[in-house]
Amino acid sequence: MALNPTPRSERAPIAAEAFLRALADHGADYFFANPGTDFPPIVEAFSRAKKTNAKVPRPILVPHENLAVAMAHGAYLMTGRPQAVMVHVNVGTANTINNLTNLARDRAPLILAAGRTPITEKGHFGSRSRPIHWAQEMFDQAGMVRELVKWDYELRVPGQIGDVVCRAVEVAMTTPRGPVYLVLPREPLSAPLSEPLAPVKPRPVAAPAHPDPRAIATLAEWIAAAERPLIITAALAAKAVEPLAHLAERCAIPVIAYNPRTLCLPSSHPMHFGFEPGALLTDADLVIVIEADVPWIPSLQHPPAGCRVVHIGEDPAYVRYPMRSFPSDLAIQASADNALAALTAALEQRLQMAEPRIAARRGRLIERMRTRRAQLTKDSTPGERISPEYLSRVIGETVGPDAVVFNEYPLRLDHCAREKPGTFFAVSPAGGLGWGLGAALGAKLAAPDKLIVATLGDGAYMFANPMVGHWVAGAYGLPILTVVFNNSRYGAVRRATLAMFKDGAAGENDGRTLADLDPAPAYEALAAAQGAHAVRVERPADLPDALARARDIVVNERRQALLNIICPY
Ligand SMILES: Cc1ncc(C[n+]2csc(CCOP(=O)(O)OP(=O)(O)O)c2C)c(N)n1
Repeated sequence: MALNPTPRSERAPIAAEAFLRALADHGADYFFANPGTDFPPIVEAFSRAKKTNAKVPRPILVPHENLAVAMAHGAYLMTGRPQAVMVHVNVGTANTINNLTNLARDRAPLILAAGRTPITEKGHFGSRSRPIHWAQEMFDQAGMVRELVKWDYELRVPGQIGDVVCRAVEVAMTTPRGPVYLVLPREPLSAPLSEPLAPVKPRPVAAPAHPDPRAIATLAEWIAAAERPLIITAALAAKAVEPLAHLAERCAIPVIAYNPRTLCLPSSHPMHFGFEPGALLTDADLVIVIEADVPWIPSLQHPPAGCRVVHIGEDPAYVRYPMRSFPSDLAIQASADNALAALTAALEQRLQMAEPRIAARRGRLIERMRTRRAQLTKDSTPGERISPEYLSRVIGETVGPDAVVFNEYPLRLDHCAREKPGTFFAVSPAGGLGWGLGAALGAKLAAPDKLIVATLGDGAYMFANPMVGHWVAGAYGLPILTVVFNNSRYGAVRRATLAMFKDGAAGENDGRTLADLDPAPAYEALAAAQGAHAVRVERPADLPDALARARDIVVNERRQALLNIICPY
């Protein structure tokens, strides 16, 4: 295929070897890949590394790029280290864009690399050798993803590859974190280097910002004076959970996790008031928004006039969102854990005067919590059919406190007890469907001893490219438990239609047009084809045993399992 292949005797290292080495030196454990004719230098580099025991990331073939990106996200969530994905030129890049959008909005650092059609038409090692090499060229391949990544670069000089990787990781890992994109043409990637391979020293990344002490003092004053403060949050790093729990408990401030993507507060915390702002918001005199891009829906509800609103986060203005107009009286740029620690310290001197007010508020909130818990118990009591509330409760009871749950929409967190930080993740605020299965698989790869559970709507499951997911699970020994909430419809689409046109023509068939997934496929047959323990469950009474058995098979037999739960909602 190529002109003048390099004779074996003249094997100087090639840039692709330095690329893999630099990724490994930066902590990329895995190299999730879906290859094409741009990959021969990469394949050669892995093959050489195998012979020489050189340090490289572990290559993982993922037969769809969107799933590969989700897997990298799952691995990052377990390790905190950036992961690498490489795909085939522009077409492979196109297939990453859905989950790349998710990662960008979830601030997940990813080194996304793609080949590029060979630059030269002839005359160089690696020059074009296939008809596709003309049609796959773009004027600006990186332009496809530029809005979603923090940085992009095309390798031109082979010897620069180590510095390029260093720069890519530095940008991706600097807060707010996010994906970067690297274009690797075949000629420089396959070019020999004049220097032997050497370790690449990662540049230290700046620690997340500490808050402005004056802003913290102001907020502490406002908290001490507030009658009905409220905290709304959506995505907290594990290390911010304890400081939030302490602050909420100490000052009797209710916390709402609105559209949460992580566990923000243990379910049993006395100030955990669930997942809908509701009356706590419309009644508040101080709202503290911590790492929440959309703390409430302004067209549906809002804080009362005169209520102070404070935004805390790494990027409290969400500068990459084209429009976002939540009221703000104070913005504090800092990581949540730094801000909460500073706030707790600043509050201690100011709370004395506020103690009677805090005690009275605590009393009211305890009462409110009693009512809330009684209602939750009632809502999750099994009826004739399996409800999402009951299913969520049984999942929580069955998987145990250390399981890590990846949820793509259907889980009712009000009913699924999660106590430990880092045991719950949900799809990015961008909501690109087809994330949960891959993220769970990537997490299992990175944390093989943890029970990893994917809770997916039937729509989300289909978006995930389930054939590919179950193949990856089998091929790489990644036994996860997948629970499909099968309501045979796009419930969210139907609800959106009815919310606008219940009394219109669309309401006449209950909003089912373009939302119905009937007849539902036998998802269990699909998973069984890849060796999974796979069962359909329809009766509420069968659910606890079916879930416990699937959990045991995943844990003890290390075999993937899928439950297709018929669950009308
Ligand atoms: C890639 C992508 N395409 C379309 C959508 C729009 N969308 C949002 S929710 C949804 C339906 C999800 O269905 P399912 O997973 O079964 O959950 P349910 O709504 O029934 O609870 C769709 C199609 C999306 N978010 N992402």
